Amino acid sequence: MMLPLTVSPPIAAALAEGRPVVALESTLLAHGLPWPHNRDTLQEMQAAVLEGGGEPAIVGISAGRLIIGLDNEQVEFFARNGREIVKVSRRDMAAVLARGHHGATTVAATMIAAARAGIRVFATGGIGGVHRDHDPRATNFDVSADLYELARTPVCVVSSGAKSILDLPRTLEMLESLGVPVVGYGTRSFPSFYSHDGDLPVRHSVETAEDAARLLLLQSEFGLGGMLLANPVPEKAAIPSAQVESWLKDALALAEQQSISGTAVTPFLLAQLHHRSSGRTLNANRALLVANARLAAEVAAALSKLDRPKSFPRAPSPD
Ligand code: PSU
Ligand code: MN
Repeated sequence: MMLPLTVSPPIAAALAEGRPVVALESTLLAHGLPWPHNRDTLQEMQAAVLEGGGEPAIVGISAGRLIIGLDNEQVEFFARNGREIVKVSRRDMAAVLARGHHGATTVAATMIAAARAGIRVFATGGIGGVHRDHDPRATNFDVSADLYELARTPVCVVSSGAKSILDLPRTLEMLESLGVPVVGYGTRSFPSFYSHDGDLPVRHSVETAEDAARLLLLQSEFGLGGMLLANPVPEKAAIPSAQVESWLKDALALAEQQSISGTAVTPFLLAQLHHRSSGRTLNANRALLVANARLAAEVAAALSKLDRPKSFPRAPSPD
């Protein structure tokens, strides 16, 4: 069977020549940011990857084909028509492809596509995680498939941790249970997206892109699955977490009052934060996305310079 999979010519060429490639997700484009910030931010991320010597590959499903490297026209279409584009995680991929629909790939689905094409580094803003119990009357059991994907698929996701609208301590516990390395970039605490003053410790940290690439190479050579490289938001755009928390408290109360539930919760809360912060959360979001794209390009470049180990060191022979 011919798979409905297209790797765009510039990405195919870069991969064949062993040049660095960075995957970017389309859920961000279709559902994560408001128009026209979504299109503009993705363009800035692409520029940041190119400046870092990498090739940016936006992943999405267009009319039933999995595309690695959406073109500008497709990017504009995704950015303008979010409402008509299904959010696609691992469970949705085959169904959306089979029906010939469009689909915006989440972190999980983008990782699957990247690994399939041989792309090992992926930049985004925040991963999905364990949701907070925002409705005390309901037993909210909402854990993102992103966490399970990180455990099984050998791709390095560069993100600024996860949004503080999630339950971050539980998200970290799940990542630990799943065996996912969470590696702080120049930090020993887990970045909480908009803020710089997170107080959840991470066990491992690196100071350079080269060190991150060495870790990633060992992770994949030993078949240990993916990893999360957690890059704090640039200091200039950071918002104190107490401030974010106070906006969020009001937004959560309003969500409960209006019986917002399921997949509508995240977009509702993000729009509320944007409104309540007079745009500061959006500004922080854009700044961290571009910084993550830049770091991902550096890691991909460092990775392409490292030799694959030809064989693993052998134990000395008994004689
Ligand atoms: N976090 C954000 N904005 C987003 C997402 C996460 O701050 O748009 C998107 C990502 O694509 C992520 C997905 O993979 O939401 C997680 O969705 P779910 O919790 O339904 O798995
Ligand atoms: Mn969910």
